[in-house]
Amino acid sequence: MRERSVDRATQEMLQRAKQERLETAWDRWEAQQPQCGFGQLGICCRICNMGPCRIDPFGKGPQRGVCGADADTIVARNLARMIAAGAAAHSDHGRDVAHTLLLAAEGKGGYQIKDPIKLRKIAAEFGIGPDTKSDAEVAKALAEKVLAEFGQQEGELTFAKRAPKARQDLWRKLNIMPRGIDREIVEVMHRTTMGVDNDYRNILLHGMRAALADGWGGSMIATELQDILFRTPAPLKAKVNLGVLKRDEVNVVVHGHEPTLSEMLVAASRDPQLQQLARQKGAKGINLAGICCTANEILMRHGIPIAGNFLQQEVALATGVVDAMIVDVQCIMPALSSLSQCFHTKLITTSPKAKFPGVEHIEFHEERAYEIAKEIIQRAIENFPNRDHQRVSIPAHTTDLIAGFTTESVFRFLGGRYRATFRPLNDAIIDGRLRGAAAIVGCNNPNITHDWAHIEMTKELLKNDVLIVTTGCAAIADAKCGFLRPEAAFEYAGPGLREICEAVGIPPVLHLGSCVDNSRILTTLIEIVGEGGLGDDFSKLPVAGAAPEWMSEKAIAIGFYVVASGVFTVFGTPHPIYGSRNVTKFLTEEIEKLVGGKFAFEPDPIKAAHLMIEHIDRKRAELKLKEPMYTPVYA
Ligand code: SF4
Ligand code: MSK
Repeated sequence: MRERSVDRATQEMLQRAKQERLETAWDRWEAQQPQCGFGQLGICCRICNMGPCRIDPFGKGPQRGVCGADADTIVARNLARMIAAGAAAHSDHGRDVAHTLLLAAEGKGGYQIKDPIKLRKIAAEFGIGPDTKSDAEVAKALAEKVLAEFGQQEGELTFAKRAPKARQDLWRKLNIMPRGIDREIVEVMHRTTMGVDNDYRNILLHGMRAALADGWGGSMIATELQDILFRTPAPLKAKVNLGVLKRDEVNVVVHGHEPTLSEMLVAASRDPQLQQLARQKGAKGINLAGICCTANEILMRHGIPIAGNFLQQEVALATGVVDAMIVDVQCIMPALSSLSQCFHTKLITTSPKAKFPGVEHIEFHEERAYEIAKEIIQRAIENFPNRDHQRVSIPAHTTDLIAGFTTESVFRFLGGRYRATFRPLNDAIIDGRLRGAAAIVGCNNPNITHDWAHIEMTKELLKNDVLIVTTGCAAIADAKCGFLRPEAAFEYAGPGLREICEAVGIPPVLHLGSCVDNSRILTTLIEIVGEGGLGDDFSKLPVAGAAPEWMSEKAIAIGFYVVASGVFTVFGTPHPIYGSRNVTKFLTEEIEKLVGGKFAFEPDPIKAAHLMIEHIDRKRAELKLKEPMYTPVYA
């Protein structure tokens, strides 16, 4: 099982799955081999009913679809539609949070404003003056203004104006400054329908505009408004991996993305009546744990343990100890439905946008949030007596971690509580103790050994004095490996990074949250540029991004907004673009001249880390910074 995952808990459960003939994503991935080459290269098109069409990659067969579209057009259209889908997912999440803020302002659903300071700060950015009296009034005005940005037809997104002036000017010059969130996504769909935009560069530039509407719109809205509603995270301790599931308690696993439900489930799981009911049913308590980004959300704010990342959703069920898995939206495998039936586990869907045939659906409405959360927990408790204790197998693996870092808390850590500043970070980069910073984000994918690429890339960057920020399932992979403990600096970091982590007391890998919280990476970059000494734009900074095990369209949208913001980004397996030499050249070379960032595709995580290090060193040289204090270490 070693080749499927490097995580021991997952290996153990895969062994069990094999013995009990439980099918997992790895089995289905193998059954799919060889996967469709046309799809991998991005050169099949089924946009209209004259097709489906495909381009012969060897140049012997058709080079154009029935309508005359060539490989460049087909590849660019397909990729732009992936960006639109990813941006839509994050942005719809942001819209739901804005709606929840409105309900909180109206006193409905049991939600409260937990960070009134951030509420006032964000409200000011949206032009809501201090004359507006109560928190509720400010929240209402803010929610309405934010919701209007989804349907805005002209103008510029408010948060996009947070970017450095040079960046904003560039976006305006290239005509990719996002106007309205929904507008840019709809325009991708229009431009890529049959017979509209046939210029691959033009298609992808608009794709960037839609991606920017995600990063600087939908995702940033989700993060900021979640902080207002559920409070801005602060560093806290927690545990990760399947060993957090408990033999003698009711195990409720939440999986998906939106914290509007999971926040209420946290509260309901602590409800004394429900605790009492759990004891009546023979359990010692109620144990809430998470998978994927919902896990990251409630980890960041409550220290709720994480059971696993994307590829552990099935093996979590295979423990036989999960009494209910509660899902909302995104990254939820359809296979959970049949797998849950092999155990007593109740799979419960909650979103009107995400139902499974034959699966119990308890629809979540923010207006009755707490009531519904209690009903869901009660359903899990009532299922506890159905557990077959003979079939329970929990891998005894957990790792300690520290999570809860944000742009604000990095400030506080670096500068001390009374001197909130990024100066020490900038100075460390300027004097070469730190080579630079990198973001490792994204999913898991059975096409690469589970967690392996995240972990190997992390180790390589750390030993080269690169500070790492992480989100999503990458953060969970790094957490399981122990990188999110302050001690990890002694075990893995180069001398410069170790010195800083030791002085400040932080881990060398900082967990910034869920996938929408990649927007925290953007706001951190704003602070670094604003602090001075490292250039006037993101593209000048010695930083890089990576998604070594990506699988979701959301990762493509994230990659595009990061590149369009000026940051070099490496993906593990390539985007489906290799069927067009022009599109590949555009995204991996030419685009850098336009936006300052570009893509690279490198499945070997060590080589990918060195692409990032070389880029960081190039940026250091352009800034005329001192050589890094410690020379790079090659694996
Ligand atoms: Fe074929 Fe053109 Fe229709 Fe695509 S849009 S399916 S290439 S005819
Ligand atoms: S959950 S998008 S598998 S990171 Fe955000 Fe993980 Fe990727 Fe889903």
